[in-house]
Amino acid sequence: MKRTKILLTLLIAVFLLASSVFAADLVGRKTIKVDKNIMDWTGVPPTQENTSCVSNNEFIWKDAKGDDTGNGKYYYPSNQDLGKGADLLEFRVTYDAQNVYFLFKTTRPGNWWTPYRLIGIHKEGQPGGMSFFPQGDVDTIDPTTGCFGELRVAPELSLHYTVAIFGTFKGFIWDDKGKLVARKLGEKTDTQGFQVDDDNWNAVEVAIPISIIGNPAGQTWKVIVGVGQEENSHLREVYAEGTEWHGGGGEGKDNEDGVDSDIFDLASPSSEIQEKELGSYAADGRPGEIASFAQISQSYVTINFAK
Ligand SMILES: [Ca+2]
Ligand SMILES: [Ca+2]
Ligand SMILES: [Ca+2]
Ligand SMILES: [Ca+2]
Repeated sequence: MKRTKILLTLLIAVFLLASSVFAADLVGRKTIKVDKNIMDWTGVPPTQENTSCVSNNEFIWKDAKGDDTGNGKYYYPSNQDLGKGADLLEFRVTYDAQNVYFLFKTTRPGNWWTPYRLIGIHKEGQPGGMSFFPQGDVDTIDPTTGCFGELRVAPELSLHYTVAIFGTFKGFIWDDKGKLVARKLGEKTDTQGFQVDDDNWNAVEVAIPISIIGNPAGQTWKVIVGVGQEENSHLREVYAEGTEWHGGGGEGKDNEDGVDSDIFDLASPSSEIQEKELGSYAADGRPGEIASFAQISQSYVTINFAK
């Protein structure tokens, strides 16, 4: 009897292992045009919210609708320009010999510039990386030095690249030391080949040359995806009490630029985990105090690229 039980357990273990290998679908090559039209993303998203699949060589994360509440209590500013737009709906990834491509779908904002989409990339097996999203100096307003996401990551998710995409056509990329390595602001100083453009305000296509972000072929990337609102090319601060121009539901013990994360929504396996992680800041932390930031350990997606 005991032996049958052990054998059965073994069989189930083997079956689970085999099915998990099959489930680890590989993302193959596909070329996307960043052309204000997302019809070239032809993959079919999963039916269940907060799950992912691979379809037509696209990794597709489908996020829950209406979970754009940060720690569970965040709400939008009262001005209708900023009254919505930070609800992540889909995140897609593919690549070819030249670029890595991303697609973000969010709810349509009240004004074209509001969403700030933040991704942190951890490459499996690669040493180093940042333990928090590039932050810069809280006393300066230079957006090239950081996003002000006020988020740390677990050691196993150390960030080798951070990408911020905001408004309808802008973006920054920082490396594993927090140094800015690419920018797109619609200016002469734009980095060649880094493309960002929207389709109807609620979807944004991105192309990043592999000469900047590395060739993902054969690699596994763990990617943290967050969405908040934008202000001066940073994330817009969430207050304890919302105002016309700032969302509420965060902390504000001594002042309003505290350590509450300014992310409303994450690609997270459940809203419980998302709220727990976005609420894990030390409410009495000083502005910019990294040790007091919320920490992400479970809210990320895993992408396996084909060789
Ligand atoms: Ca396109
Ligand atoms: Ca969402
Ligand atoms: Ca904050
Ligand atoms: Ca979510």
